[in-house]
Amino acid sequence: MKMALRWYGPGYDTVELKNIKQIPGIQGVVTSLMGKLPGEVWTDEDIAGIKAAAAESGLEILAFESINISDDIKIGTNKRDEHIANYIKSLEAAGKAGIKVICYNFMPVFDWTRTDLWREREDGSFTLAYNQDIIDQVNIDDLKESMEKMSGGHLLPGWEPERLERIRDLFAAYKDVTEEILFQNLVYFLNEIEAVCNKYDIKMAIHPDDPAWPIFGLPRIITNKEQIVRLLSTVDKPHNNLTFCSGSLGTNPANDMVDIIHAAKGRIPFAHLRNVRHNSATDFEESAHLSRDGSVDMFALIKALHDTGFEGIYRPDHGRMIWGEKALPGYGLYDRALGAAYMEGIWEALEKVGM
Ligand code: DNO
Repeated sequence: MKMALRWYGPGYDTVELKNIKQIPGIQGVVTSLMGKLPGEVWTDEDIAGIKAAAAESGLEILAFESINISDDIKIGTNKRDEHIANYIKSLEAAGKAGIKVICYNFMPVFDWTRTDLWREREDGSFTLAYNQDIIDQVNIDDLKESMEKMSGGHLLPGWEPERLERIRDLFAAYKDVTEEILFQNLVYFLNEIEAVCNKYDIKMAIHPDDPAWPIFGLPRIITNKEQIVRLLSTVDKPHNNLTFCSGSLGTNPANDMVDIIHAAKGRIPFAHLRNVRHNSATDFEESAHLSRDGSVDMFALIKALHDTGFEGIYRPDHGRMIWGEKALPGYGLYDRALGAAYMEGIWEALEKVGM
């Protein structure tokens, strides 16, 4: 098992690699080329550049998170095959550079969604939160303005502003895309990239939808055990895997995440671990990693990973803003470092007690 932290790359992240390196147990970073639009090719030079930037601080890139999938691929437009051909070139470049785990998601239009990026908690820390009632009031026609207002003018890291600009067209393009069509388009994509993944032993690791239910009337297909098992068994190949994310699957209290880890045994090369506190049926916030601060039993999840022989990369995922830190929402240094130490502590105890 290798502990990693997400790093957004030069010019995007406020957290310095030299500080990441000082977190006990950190063995590398997961990163992305933030300047690339989904559908564009990642070249050998691009990847060499970001690898060199990490290497300067003595850190290895353990995975790419994410090489994003274009909406054309998700919708299945006439540009899909061109974008898949580009994706294959990016995978070729990643494979040649020795990067073998690729995280991606298949959420239409949006990546992870929150309604509040700076909710103050009782202890004075700030965290990311989601309230369904707010989402339900958003008018799609002025989504960009609503989103900006909700998040105090900040867009979530990882969201591409270009998408928000053409939001109406995108919603129109998804009009006839049902869950089943989206699923079949995902299967098509996975089959098309199989050869290049096999060539380099690349593990594609789909990230669950966050929150784990459809929003804005758009379909979402990786939200629970049944859907995950269906995907893993439909494309039952070594390149088709899951990024287990407790923060995403944990948004729905009905998800039994220990059971999901067991159901996906051997197919989890990457895990995102963080805790969520459910305040009501329609509201949750991201708590500290500690089990007793949230609604998720983090020990049970790490034990399930341990029990199933997890050997992948794991990261503490989001953290709160503590000690006055200002950083990309969810991606400060301090609370993620506390999360990393907590996870390492649990893992060490599991190893030593032999549970
Ligand atoms: C949130 C992240 C996601 C994740 C993508 C994967 O912090 O876990 O943005 O990177 O969904 O494509």
